[in-house]
Amino acid sequence: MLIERADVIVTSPGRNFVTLKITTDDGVVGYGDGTLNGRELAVAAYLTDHVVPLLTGRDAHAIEDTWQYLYRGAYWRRGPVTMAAIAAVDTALWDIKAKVAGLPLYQLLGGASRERCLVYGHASGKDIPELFDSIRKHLDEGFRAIRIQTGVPGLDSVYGVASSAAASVGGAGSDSRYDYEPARRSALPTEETWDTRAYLRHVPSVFEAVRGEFGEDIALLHDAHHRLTPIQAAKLGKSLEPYDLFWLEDVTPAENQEALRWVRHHTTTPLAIGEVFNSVWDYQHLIREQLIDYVRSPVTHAGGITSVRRIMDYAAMYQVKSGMHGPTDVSPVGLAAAVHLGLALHNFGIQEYMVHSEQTREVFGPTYEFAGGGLRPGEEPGLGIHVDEELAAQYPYERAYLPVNRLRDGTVHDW
Ligand code: CS2
Ligand code: MG
Repeated sequence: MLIERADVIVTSPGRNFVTLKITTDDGVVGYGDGTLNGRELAVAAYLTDHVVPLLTGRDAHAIEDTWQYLYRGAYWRRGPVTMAAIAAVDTALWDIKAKVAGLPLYQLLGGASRERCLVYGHASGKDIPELFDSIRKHLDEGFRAIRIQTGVPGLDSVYGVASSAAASVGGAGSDSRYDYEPARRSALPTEETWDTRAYLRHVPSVFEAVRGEFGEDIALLHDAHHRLTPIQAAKLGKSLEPYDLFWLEDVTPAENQEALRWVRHHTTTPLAIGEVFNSVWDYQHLIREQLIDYVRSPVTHAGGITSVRRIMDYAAMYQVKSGMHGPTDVSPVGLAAAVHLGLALHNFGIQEYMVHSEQTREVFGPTYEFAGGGLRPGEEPGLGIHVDEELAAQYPYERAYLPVNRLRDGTVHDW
């Protein structure tokens, strides 16, 4: 079975997505997600100009060989653009293989290790009452694990916190989102102001209030979004220990693996990192030295199912679990791939689940289902994705940027 053609679909049903569609000579179609938020067209061009010409005529079943061909063959290895492009190809080929086998993809990855993948939703609020409303809404919808982000007194806005209107709804049944599309589609990124001391003073009081109101059962998570130094991160981890977090995410900038050693030696709060990583090499020391508890790489940004499974098999040797990135900028194709893989992995931990907008769901037609606090893939052969290409074509790409953060004195900071 040979690859006959590959087409790149760029669509923007509420936000931008890059999807690769591979068609075989006997008409089987597979889809893969290559969306890289804010830099989408770089992946689209990488695929169109450099990868699609290599795919035509290749054996559609040779997934590992194609992965190695694109990874080693390019000479220029790794990096988010390259690895998102390889992910799109890899996922589409797994979709095809599973369709040909007549099985839902997770069956080819070893079969189900659990009934569904536990997910966490995003609750946020500019203050405690708004946050509590958002948490209640998520609990009503069945979420059992919730990420908590709040405004910080003295700061106008904080990335990851919904606007007031959006925060009062939110969750699996609604279309409210706090992210940077479509509200922040603009010629230039928005700029925010950041104050680490104010943040560190405030966060423990938020978790104290949440535990006081909602009790001990609910799994709570928090994302520090790479903003802290190792010693600040250690301080935060220690100060949150009484509130028994499921994890503390991205405490320090991702480039320096050594930083996590300092944090680890000071706190027993579990650590998650890696949404901006793109290969197993980014985790080499973190996993072997057991400096983290959860791997954040999603299928979309780390080279596809083939390479995320490789990362997770390595992680399994050290009791490190998966916690795949699942914001709305990972498309339903990428989320479907993550849920199939998560269902099969023995060392699955949790899956992030930010609900896509209605427009997005109409374009991609995902068949995974949320119930009982978890996601389960559909039972049809393949990934369980039905792209409506005519509808997709009605949503042309619109430039959109993630924000930029500055300290009070104007210095550019991690956001
Ligand atoms: C966040 C993301 O979901 C998360 O944990 O860190 O919202 C992230 O900022 C975006 O996916 C960036 O594109
Ligand atoms: Mg994050």
